[in-house]
Amino acid sequence: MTGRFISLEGGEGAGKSTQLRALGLVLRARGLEVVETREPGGSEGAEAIRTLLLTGDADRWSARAEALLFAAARTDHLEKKILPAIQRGAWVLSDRFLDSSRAYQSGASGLADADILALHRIGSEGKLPDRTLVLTLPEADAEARAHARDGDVSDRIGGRERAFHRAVAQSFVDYAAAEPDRIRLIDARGEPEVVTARLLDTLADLLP
Ligand code: T5A
Repeated sequence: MTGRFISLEGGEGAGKSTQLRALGLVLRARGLEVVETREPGGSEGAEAIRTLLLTGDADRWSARAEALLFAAARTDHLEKKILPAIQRGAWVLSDRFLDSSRAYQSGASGLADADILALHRIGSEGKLPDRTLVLTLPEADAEARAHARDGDVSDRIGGRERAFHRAVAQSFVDYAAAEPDRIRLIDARGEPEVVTARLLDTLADLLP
């Protein structure tokens, strides 16, 4: 079995967690070992950093401090969970990974993309997913889904203004254009089953 590493990306409420679970079910039914995980988090140390990052006042961390914390969490997540699973032949499905740091801490927060990539090289030897699936959804639909689930409650980063989230969405589109083999945009409109089928189509060349 060849282990694979797939990340799901996109803005808040696009349906990443829903699709990650659905994809996991389909892949397991095909006899694959699947490890579902998330960022920030996924390992004990990274989950502790997640709490630091997502709770507290809006100005608790600067963009630079945030970028370093996300990178440190990612190092632990990779070392403890992702790499061992890939090495034993599992498919790792991660709800967010490096491209979220690029979109949120660079594209929408003003740090240089090259600096985020440099942190990733130092912390995680530049490890990239085999494929990154970016769920795209019109702003109003994404807000409606997030609101239906959470009401007016949001975390430190999710609660930022519309312009911030627009810049995040545009960044993902730009990264997909620059790296079309790895990063694919997936239309997240429609029933969950329809979206899952689109994701599977986009993984067809990697599936055994
Ligand atoms: N962050 C993260 C950074 O800034 N830098 C980084 O490097 C990283 C890794 C993490 C935050 O941290 C930031 C980004 C984020 O702001 P989080 O709590 O992990 O936050 O949450 P998010 O990743 O933002 O994801 P969400 O939980 O907000 O949304 P999802 O997972 O995209 O959406 P999901 O699946 O929970 O669905 C939302 C709602 O819509 C419904 C679901 O049932 C749910 O109620 N839904 C649908 N409804 C209709 N049709 C469909 N097809 C639907 N699919 C789902």
